[in-house]
Amino acid sequence: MDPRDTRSSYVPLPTTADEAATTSADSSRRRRHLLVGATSSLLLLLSLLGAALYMSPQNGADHEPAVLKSNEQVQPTVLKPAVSRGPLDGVSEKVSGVRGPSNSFPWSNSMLQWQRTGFHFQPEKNWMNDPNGPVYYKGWYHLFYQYNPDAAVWGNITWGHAVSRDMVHWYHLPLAMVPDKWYDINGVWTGSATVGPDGQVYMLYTGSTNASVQVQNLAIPSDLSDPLLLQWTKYEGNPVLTPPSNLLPKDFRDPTTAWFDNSDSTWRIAIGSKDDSHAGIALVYKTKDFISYEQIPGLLHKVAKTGMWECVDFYAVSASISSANQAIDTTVLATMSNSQDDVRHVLKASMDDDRHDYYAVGRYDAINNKWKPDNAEIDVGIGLRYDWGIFYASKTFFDPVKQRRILWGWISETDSEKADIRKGWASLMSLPRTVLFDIKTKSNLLQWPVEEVDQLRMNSTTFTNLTIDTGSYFRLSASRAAQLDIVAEFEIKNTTLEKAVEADEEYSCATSGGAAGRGLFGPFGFLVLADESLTEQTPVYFYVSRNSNGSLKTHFCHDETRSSKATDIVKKIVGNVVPVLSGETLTMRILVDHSIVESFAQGGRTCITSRVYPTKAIHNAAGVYLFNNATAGPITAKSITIWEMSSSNNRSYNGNDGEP
Ligand code: DQQ
Repeated sequence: MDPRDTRSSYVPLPTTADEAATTSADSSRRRRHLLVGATSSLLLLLSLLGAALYMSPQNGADHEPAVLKSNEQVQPTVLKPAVSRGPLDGVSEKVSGVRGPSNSFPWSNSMLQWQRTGFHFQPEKNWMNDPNGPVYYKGWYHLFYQYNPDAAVWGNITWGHAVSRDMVHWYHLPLAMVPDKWYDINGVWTGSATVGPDGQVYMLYTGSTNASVQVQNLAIPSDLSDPLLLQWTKYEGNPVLTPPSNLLPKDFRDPTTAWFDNSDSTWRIAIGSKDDSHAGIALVYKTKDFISYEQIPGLLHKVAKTGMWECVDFYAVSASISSANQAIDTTVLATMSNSQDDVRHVLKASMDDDRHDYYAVGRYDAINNKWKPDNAEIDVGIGLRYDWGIFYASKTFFDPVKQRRILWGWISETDSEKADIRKGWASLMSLPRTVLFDIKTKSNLLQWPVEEVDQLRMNSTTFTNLTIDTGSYFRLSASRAAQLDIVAEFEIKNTTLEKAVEADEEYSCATSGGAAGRGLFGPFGFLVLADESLTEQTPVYFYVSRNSNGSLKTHFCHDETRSSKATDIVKKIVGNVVPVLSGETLTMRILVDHSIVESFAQGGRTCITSRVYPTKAIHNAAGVYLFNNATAGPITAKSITIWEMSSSNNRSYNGNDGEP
């Protein structure tokens, strides 16, 4: 293919799906050869790239949908009535963004099948929500999760279970716990694992009782010699904790992993709630045996007006070493003294009010049972988020093998419940991410897909020093682009920056015109999952704005508004500011996996996850484009590498004990 055919003069990106169709048709008519910046070596490079990316990979992105098979007529899943699924039952609705039959798009089987991912964790079928009790045990990474075994909607919540040697390739195991006791009959809700020094595994989880009261229960493995931890025994004296009288009985849930306090040799756990003034709060309990608990007076922390704190997480990070193995084993060292300047504690809460995960970095005073943010202006719930897209109810664990802290988040659907029922599944897990404190900015965390994900990288193509002229876009690939890992480094030359001095400080991803809105220094980046006419596209981009004092501010965004022609899905423009330090170039990594796009800017300082449901930009019609809508001048892509990603081919449990 002649790369000149893949490069077009700029046509403003349309603002609605309908307009998109018209504009792109016009655009193809008006298409002409490239106007700016092409050099013969660039053309040669693009031809080679074209050839490389259009070739079928040897071992292919061999995605096999587990629920829907080609040519198979999709039948609606037979649903058991989903009971207890609303605020009246103590939790917000756990359904996808759109409900009801109105505006429903005529999804074909092929479109729905394509949405199933190749290398993100998801159950074989049905509904999943929060990650629960992640733990490493006798050679296996265990992931439990909130699961409805009966349907693709929330309800009848049990614990699903899967194990992996590398957190990439998974074996699906039988259910770990089901709601079968009075104290969890309305749901075996979220919980966390703690491994004691003697090797005992304590699983503390929330049960929704027969009266829908939220209590905390204990379960332990029935056979500690089983590395798969297949059977769990609920403690006969459950519940081990009931809501304190000053809290509402439906606002007391999701115990953390325990940490050990040397001062009185007790284990401590935190539990989220809200008070009667709608402040989000975290309570701390201590225990010696995981059976009897005592509430420690006062609160670990409280933030006004943030509402119910779900899925609180609390862990220590090193503030002096920036390497993957810097993590601190919370169970042993969480109470490291604050006089040690190289320790910080992260407090995270999932805000039931807005369904986002917020964290803050601060210091923990174990003696006084208080945690304080380093910067009160970005306290929990009002400042930093793990992810500026869709990412909720996350949980970290300490990996003793590689001495790292790993984060899992629940990525729900933003399509209609009706479509989920037809698909037969709903929700994904994020890729497992290592979490580090950013010792350069000293203000945020760094999240990055675990290094094991890299083993899925197959064919790669690299570009260096590409100039993307103002108002241009060009295609990097047009096929096999549904499973990709893209790493890119961009630079705005000083000559361009100096050309324009106007301030542009009001910019924010969410309120801007998205990828179509043009500014001096952005947006520029990639269009992923884009079809040839660009009627469907998901732009992942930087936008650099200038403050009135002349300093620059970089924003990292996803524009979902043109991701699909379908109308029965939620589409937003999402993202946030990303810190860029003096001398740094702009870097991003994007993982595309069918209906999920997970992106990381500046090494993971700012992360965004989107669910997208294209109707045209699927299968071989999905492509990747580079674009630059900045008006001040060209952008240089110093380097871009695109890998096609293999699938993880997760397997069912074969019934053998020992090896699955
Ligand atoms: N999901 C669980 C609760 C938790 C919520 C119920 C967060 O324990 O608070 O499925 O998504």
